[in-house]
Amino acid sequence: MKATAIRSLKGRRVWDSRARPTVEVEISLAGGARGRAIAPAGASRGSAEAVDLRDGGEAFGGLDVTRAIAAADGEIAAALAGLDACDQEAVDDRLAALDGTADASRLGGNAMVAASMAAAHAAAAAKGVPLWRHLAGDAEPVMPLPEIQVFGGGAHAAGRVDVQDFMVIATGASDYAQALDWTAEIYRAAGEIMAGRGRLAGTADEGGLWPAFDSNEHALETLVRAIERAGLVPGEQVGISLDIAASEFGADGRYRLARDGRELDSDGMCALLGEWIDRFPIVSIEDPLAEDDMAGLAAFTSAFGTGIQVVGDDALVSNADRVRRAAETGACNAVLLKPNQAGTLSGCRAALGAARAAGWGAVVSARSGETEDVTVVHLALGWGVGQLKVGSIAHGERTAKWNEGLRIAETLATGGRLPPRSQFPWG
Ligand code: 2PG
Ligand code: MG
Repeated sequence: MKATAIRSLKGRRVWDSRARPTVEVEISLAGGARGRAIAPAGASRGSAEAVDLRDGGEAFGGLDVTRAIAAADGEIAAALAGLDACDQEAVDDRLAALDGTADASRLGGNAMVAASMAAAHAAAAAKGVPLWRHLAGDAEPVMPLPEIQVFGGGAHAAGRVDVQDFMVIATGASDYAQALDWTAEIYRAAGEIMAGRGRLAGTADEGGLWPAFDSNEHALETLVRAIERAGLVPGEQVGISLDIAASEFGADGRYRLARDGRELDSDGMCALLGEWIDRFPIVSIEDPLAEDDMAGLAAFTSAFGTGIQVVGDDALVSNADRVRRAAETGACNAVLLKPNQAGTLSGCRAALGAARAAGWGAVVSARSGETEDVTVVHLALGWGVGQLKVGSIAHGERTAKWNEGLRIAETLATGGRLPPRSQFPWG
């Protein structure tokens, strides 16, 4: 048996950052190398993404994963036994064929993605290289540009404001570490401003400050002030990035902004975002319109997509066919890549391939329910994606990933160098 052949696979029930059970898979290879990975979990989920297998019933609000663990220990372990962990596509094809559904609902996207990622980790361990190097081959990639949350909202903050992620991108940072330094200063300044107003009220799911704001615009104004208070120049050194996550409050062409007390149609929503783009130094907007509003996404991209990154998450769900169809209609100019939306690493990587073929950008992303697993950092670097989003710069499941990046940067031929500004729409 080849040293990189899968010898055994074991599922384990572990915990995520929202105190919910999730799936860890550990794989051992014939030569003794091991790899393990943990499935994350989303809260604002695209309706077409791979679904997690959950037990239902009383325990843990129905979110237990004992059935997914059983699938890992049983069918998945049997089906992957003997496969070469270095042949990721063969592993992932076997997983998809074994599941046999379009949405991974039989075995569970949680069991599948943990197995897929664990195989990659085991293969890298067998070669004695970090996962990013296993994925990059001979290429010399540069560190991804961080996209970091300062205020969390939407489904991650009980709908306290409508917009889900108020983030910053250190567009003028000279390297990865400086991008983190600047963001940490902005996060601290934002906390001071909130405390000064008596509005510091803890953090949301991804570590961003709790959004105790009177309106969505109030959050944007505060973010600009925080950038300035940190001694940085909004728009020049640091841009604002939003994940509107519009599918959470919009459907059938109607958008209900509860915090602002407004209901808008698709054109009205585009116009509102256009006003924000005029008033604030916004460089990137994710899911500006709902997943069922591809025409709106195309209209938005045509109006603003030249200077701004328009990222598709819920509508594209890390799916290559969806990226291709969206590119044909002119909807979005970048894709968000979440392995657990696709169910396997190969599925997610295919979405990246489709984005590249369309001349789009891409962002590797963690989920709102996370763990200490740092696979996404290695994917962003190893696939040469150029951007990484893992929530805020607080909470251990977030800092685990940013800190992994710091460690990796020390080992790169390119150090902490970031992609050239000209590669991005704001360049
Ligand atoms: C998103 C993610 C991460 P969730 O919408 O991009 O912020 O959230 O994991 O809840 O889908
Ligand atoms: Mg999103």
